[in-house]
Amino acid sequence: MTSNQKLINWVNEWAELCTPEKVYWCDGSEEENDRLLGEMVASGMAVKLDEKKRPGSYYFQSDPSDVARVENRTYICSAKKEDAGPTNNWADPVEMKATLKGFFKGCMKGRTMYVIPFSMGPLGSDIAHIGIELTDSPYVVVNMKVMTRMGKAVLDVLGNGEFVPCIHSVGAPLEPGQEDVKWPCAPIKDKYICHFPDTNEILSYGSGYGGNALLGKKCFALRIASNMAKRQGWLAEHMLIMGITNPQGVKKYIAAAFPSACGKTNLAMLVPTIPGWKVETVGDDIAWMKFGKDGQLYAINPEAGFFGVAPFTSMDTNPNAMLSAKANTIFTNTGLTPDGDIWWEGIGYDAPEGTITWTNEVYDKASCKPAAHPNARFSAPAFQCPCIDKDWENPTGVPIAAILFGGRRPGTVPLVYQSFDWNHGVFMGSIVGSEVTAAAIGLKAGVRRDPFAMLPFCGYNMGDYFGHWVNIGENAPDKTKLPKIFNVNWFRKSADGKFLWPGYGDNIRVLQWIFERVAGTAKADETPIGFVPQLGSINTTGLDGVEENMAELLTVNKDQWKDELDLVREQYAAFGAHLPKELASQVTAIEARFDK
Ligand code: TSX
Ligand code: MN
Repeated sequence: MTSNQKLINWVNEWAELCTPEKVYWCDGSEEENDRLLGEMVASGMAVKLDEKKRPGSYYFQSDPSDVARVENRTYICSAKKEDAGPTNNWADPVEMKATLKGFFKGCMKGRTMYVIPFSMGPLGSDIAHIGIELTDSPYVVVNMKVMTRMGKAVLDVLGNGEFVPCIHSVGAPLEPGQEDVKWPCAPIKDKYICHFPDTNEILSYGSGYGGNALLGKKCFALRIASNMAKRQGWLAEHMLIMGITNPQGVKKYIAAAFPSACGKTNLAMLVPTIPGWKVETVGDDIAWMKFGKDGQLYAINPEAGFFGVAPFTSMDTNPNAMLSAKANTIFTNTGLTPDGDIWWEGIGYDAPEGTITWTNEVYDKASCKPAAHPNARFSAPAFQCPCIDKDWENPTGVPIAAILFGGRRPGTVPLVYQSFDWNHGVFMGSIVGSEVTAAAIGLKAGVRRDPFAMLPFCGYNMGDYFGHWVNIGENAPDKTKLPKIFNVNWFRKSADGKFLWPGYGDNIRVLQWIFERVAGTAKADETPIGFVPQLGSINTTGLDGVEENMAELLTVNKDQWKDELDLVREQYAAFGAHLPKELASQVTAIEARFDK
């Protein structure tokens, strides 16, 4: 299938170490996909869902110990510890390789080693990159088929070119005659998700779940790609990409970063409540951005599917996600209904009698045990999304007019505000965070910072990453064409704890203001923290009981911001000499504007 000798040698080397029963090169065909899914149904790992209710779709339950990304088992193995920075686990690359070689030795015994050629980004795009994942998990193969462009066509594009080597094992060798389990994996202490940024390698051992195992996504498209992007002068970001068209037919694209639990996928697929406005989706999770020949910043979605959190996704909160997952979708750790469909908390209707939970018990509403694990997922092909953008696979990408940051902030942060310039926008990205309650075990209540929503995904020193963002602005081919930068906060609350903003489809009203700021028409007040909408400049037509909240939603309170800036200073202290002076000076500049 390939004459790439480097690739062939590499596969042989790892096959020799892992000693699988056989090596299988994935061609990415439908027959191959059907065959693997059929084998998994036969072995009891998968359940085929009802062909009428959920055509071409399958259901999986993971091991109860293997339900999410394992950040404390995730390592950046750069030569220098300082290059991993204060926000990552670091391990010496030579020592970690030796440790991992021990784990990988014989780890695929009794299993098949699948070779998965995949492209992150449209095949042949200048912005795209190719990876090869070796895995002993057929579940990973069928998920990679949804989430990436995968198979023989990728090898054709690769030719004798470079690829990012990704090695994955569930870490559960089978002795002769040993029966397999439904979801093989290793105990948590033996799980390792390791990145070698100096050589662009990924080694993942012991987990079969999501970002631990589908190595194209968080490991490659964010942690390794952020390193490549820094070296090569582009951006690999944890951002959705969406197109917004106004009633006059003018279209602009935006990219947006949010920490978890802010409804990023919901925003990417938003159904506008103002007549005449249209939202279309390019991607819901990751953006790779490069300057085009015209000096504008262009973004591609490196993925080909949505790996969405299932619970609380419904026809009310996100109809486009629900419709994306109508067919040809893989469900993991949701509930399973007796008529062969899936169910989860917040799906919008009651669980049918006899629904099975993700732990394979009969669901009992009174037991307080949910049917779906809170991190239950659907893997749905992007092309099935009713609002997918016509240019979502355009190899050139889409031009980005605005970049949004946001978080869950019940206080202090207005509904929306715009940065004065690029570096002030970088500052806004660097202080992103969500307020958490003390219930989040082991941590004190307050703002949990998640700069650029990249805390678990930046593959190098976060301080240097801030510097890279500063450099992107500094070295832009045409500074007047840089995206405008905004911060949004759908989650501001009144003193009595009620959400002041309706959110969801009404967020188009905030997007309209952003759209019109970019166009140069919307009115703003200059405040010490940035440009805030003038009262009356956010379209609230048709909204009940929101107009009287607008003043509070747009308030910038000096005392609250002084406290905020004290917290930012604390946060910044962790970066030491790696903190760019351009960001340190933002703190003093904002304070000076308050004191003027
Ligand atoms: O996804 C959300 N978005 C973005 C939508 C495009 N959520 C869910 C967050 C958890 C994933 C939201 N929750 C949003 C929001 O904009 N806003 C809120 C808060 C909220 C919740 C309920 C109401 C209002 C706001 N209910 C009523 O106003 C009736
Ligand atoms: Mn994400």
